[in-house]
Amino acid sequence: MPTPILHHFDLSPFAEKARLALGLKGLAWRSVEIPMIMPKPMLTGLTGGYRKTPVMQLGADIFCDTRRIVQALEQWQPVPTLFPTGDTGLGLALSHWSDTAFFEPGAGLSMGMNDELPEPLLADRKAFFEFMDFDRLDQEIPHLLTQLRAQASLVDRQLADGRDFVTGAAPGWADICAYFPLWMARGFLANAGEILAPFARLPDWEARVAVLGHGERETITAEQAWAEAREAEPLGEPRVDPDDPLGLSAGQRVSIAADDYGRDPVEGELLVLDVDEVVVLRETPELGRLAVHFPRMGYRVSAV
Ligand SMILES: N[C@@H](CCC(=O)N[C@@H](CS)C(=O)NCC(=O)O)C(=O)O
Repeated sequence: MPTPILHHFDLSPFAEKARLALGLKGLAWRSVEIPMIMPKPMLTGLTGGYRKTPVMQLGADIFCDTRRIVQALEQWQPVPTLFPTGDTGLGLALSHWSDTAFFEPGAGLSMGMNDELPEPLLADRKAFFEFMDFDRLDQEIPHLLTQLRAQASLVDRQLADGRDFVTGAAPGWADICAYFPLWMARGFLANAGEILAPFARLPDWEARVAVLGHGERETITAEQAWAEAREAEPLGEPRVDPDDPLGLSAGQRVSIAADDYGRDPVEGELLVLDVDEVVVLRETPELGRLAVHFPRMGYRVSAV
């Protein structure tokens, strides 16, 4: 497997998910630091508009969203697996739980209980996090605390029989999903220790997850990543499910956008479409042909 490039920034909780998956697999990877706020021309130049963090690059193949990234990693390097009990469907389903029910209250609290956020970051996230009512964040704090604690208690309960990890003796994607909102809370909320104190099994388990580490990281520039994209050709052949309810065909021009927040659309020619993924080809003057990969889940695909 070629060495992947992760476009991310260190404080990003979703990037922490990807970094831990790379760590669990013991992979070497290259790191490109991206800005925390828009504009991000060196990122959106690769994706065609998608601006979320993180994005993974493999030559001229660009993988958006941790749900797609985790599947690509598992496919390229199956051992050690991210699904140690074989519960792949259940493990992947947990992404939705962690990215909404667990992440959203943590993100709301990180915004609402932090007076030191720089104004440009606040303005960017106000436009971005559509699930948050920034005008009511102050009043929402007690409710958000209840929601964060309710999810944390599920993880604590799962560890009640003395197991080391969420699904048993070995770490996996389920741990990474359950861990990253806590990583965010402990990193961004001054009183996280107090908020999470009732869940006594969490700290030791969190320490075990943190030990997975981030693999072998090397820093490169965005220009180096672009040069690699320019020199490579997208991998993969056209493959469009003829029974897909949207009735689209390979080569057709489509637009893809997240259906939750950060809905910036990406346009291209349809290359792959099945229940799991959607891939478009983009022809760009600066970088030649790029294939941009998304999970099918959570993305709206429309004919242009
Ligand atoms: N569904 C996406 C969510 C990614 C996401 O929301 N990332 C946050 C950072 S943790 C983000 O993009 N924030 C705005 C930004 O980085 O520009 C995924 O799983 O990768």
